[in-house]
Amino acid sequence: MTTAPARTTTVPVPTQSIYQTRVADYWNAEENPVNLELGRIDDLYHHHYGIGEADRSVLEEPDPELRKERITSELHRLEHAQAELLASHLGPLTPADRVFDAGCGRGGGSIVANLRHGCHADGVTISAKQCDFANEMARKRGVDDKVRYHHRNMLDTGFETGAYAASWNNESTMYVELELLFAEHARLLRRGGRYVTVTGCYNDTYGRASREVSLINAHYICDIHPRSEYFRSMAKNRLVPVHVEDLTAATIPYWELRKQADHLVTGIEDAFLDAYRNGSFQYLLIVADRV
Ligand code: GPP
Ligand code: MG
Repeated sequence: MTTAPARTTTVPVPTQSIYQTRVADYWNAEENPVNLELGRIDDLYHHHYGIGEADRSVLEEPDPELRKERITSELHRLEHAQAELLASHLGPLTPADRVFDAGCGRGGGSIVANLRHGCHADGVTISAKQCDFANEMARKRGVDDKVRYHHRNMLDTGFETGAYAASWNNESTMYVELELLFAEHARLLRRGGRYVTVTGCYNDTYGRASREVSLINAHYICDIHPRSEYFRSMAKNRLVPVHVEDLTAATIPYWELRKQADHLVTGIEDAFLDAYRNGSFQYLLIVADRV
């Protein structure tokens, strides 16, 4: 009898830059109540912000414990609405289709896409801890046959060319160079596939990055791109925008409520509110077709 050599399907994480290692360190250590307490509500862990009108009556709740709970669940509702908006733009998908979640965090977005479309999802994160957490959530929900998270670099996934009907970045583009990122999305998407991003970008009409934008960069160790860079880099990579929406006004109520959530604040709330209000920063949805 002969034995076949042991084979593994695990693809090693490509060599990381020192910058990427520092970013991974941040996310391996991150345990902000604003992410964990919101996610605990329904095991949908999001790493993005919210949109829509906030129910500010939660702030008037007289019982202190109930007040905290109501604020937490209102913020979660707004974050979930953002995830649903993104998922609604992934196009008509069938349960046989495959989608790619670039910078998946603790995995909420891929679950939302699977719940809505029944599709297969592959999420990638350079944080091993987030990846393990997300896979555990998919197992707990019983969707681990279709939703999988991988400890990989979104610029160099090793996934199959043309295998994806849709892909997205939900607030994760500011960690990478856009030309490299869109080249990988264009490679993975089949012709006619959909790419969606929700992102914070700095406003070219303001000039360069404002003080508040720079504070946000320092807080998350990221590098927010100008709005123009998205369209320039997409055009170079066969991604043709079909829908662009400025969500800045829609996200301000989330930040106003979050600022008043003493049990959840991280200290970055004023930078976002000031940046949005002084016109230096925009919260944008971009939907593009892969041609
Ligand atoms: C939020 O994640 C998003 C980022 C870290 C990327 C930066 C986004 C911009 C729009 C500039 P999170 O939910 O982990 O952040 P927080 O802990 O502040 O809630
Ligand atoms: Mg958060």
